[in-house]
Amino acid sequence: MAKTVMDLRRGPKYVLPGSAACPGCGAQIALKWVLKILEGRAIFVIPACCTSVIQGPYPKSAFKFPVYNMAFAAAASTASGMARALRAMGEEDIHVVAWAGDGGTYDIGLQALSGAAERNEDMIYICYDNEAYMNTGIQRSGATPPKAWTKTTPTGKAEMKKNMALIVAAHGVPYVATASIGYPADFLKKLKKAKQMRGFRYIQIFAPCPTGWNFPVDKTVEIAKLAVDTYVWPLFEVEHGKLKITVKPRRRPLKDYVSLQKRFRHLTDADIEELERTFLSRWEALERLEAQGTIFL
Ligand SMILES: Cc1ncc(C[n+]2csc(CCOP(=O)(O)OP(=O)(O)O)c2C)c(N)n1
Ligand SMILES: [Mg+2]
Repeated sequence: MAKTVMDLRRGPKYVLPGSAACPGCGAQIALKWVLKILEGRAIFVIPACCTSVIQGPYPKSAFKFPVYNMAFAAAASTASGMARALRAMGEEDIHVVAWAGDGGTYDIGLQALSGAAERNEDMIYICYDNEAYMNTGIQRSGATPPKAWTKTTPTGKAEMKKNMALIVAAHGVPYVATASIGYPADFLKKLKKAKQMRGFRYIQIFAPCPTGWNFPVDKTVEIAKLAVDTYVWPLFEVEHGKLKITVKPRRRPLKDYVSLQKRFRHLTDADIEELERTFLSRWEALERLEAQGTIFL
């Protein structure tokens, strides 16, 4: 099993070259790592999203692992049934992974996700968050940040981004974590921890999208790093109800992050300041939760 970030380059490939992903796709980078850490011993349930397109059609699929494609709303309920069937057959060490986009998690799959979390189903639910419905051409979702352009928010989204990781944590599940492909060591640690646990585990990974956010394709990882360092995407975990911030941001101005992406190009300096205050107040709320010790139990 990969012990360090460099190890990830070695060993078998589960996501083969020549997939249908856009160049610079953050979701595909995250997916490759997840498969490496799980050593391919996983069955993926994938609802309608970019990943089901990246996969490509059988028999020329780029994915060398079992995938069960499912209706948009049903990833967590399908994975629940699959996990129970495997355990009933005595298969204890095959992971069931629900792998869904933000639309399939924050919005349309939330009911199934909530049910599976409440029943503590034995699965790893991974949401790759590219902050919009990308596969259907960039429509806003509950994960789209305030002020961001999408095709359905042409002057910028007016509402907040849902605090999804905390919504899942409020179910009292064994493990919840946020992660970023810009902080691979932190991501690996969290994946390995989730791998060793049983019950409902939720990981929400920040997946920059060059196509939807409109930035150069070689900037994906840099943007993922900047999101953490500008307080846009806090890295934390909630283990058995105890919240811990796992990476301290390097305190970069929000301007460094938004100026790289054309989805924010209409923002004035005052808009950026307002947005910065919003992200900082969310960060401070997290710090308070960390200081409080056990939360939600
Ligand atoms: C019930 C239903 N409504 C709408 C669609 C159309 N649809 C397919 S993929 C998709 C977008 C998925 O967005 P997200 O979950 O964020 O994944 P991404 O495409 O961004 O990877 C939509 C709206 C569908 N397949 N089923
Ligand atoms: Mg999406």
